[in-house]
Amino acid sequence: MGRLSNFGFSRLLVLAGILCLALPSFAGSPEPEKVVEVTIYKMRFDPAEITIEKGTTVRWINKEKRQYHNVWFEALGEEEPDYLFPGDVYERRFDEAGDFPYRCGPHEEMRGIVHVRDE
Ligand SMILES: [Cu+2]
Repeated sequence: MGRLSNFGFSRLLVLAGILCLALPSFAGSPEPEKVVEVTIYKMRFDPAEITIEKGTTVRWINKEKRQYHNVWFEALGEEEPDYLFPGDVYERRFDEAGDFPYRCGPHEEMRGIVHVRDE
């Protein structure tokens, strides 16, 4: 009898341990941040066209060896942002639905678009 309940207790401990590991990921922020990556490489945004849900953050990463670029939402009437040098990252969170075309300032032919869905 004693042995059996000991076994039950240790199983309980293991379960509690698992819960302790798992809980913080639920209890932390109310919603885990969704991040989508776009690579900048060989003079292209890749993928150039993405569709995301509202509230998602897009992270552009310049993976070129030497070339700088930027991510410019010119159509929104914004000023051209700073250059992204190799290894640099630009993040932007999209909280409204719509289509958001962008381009690279120094290279007008480099273009991309972010489609933001309502949910
Ligand atoms: Cu560029």
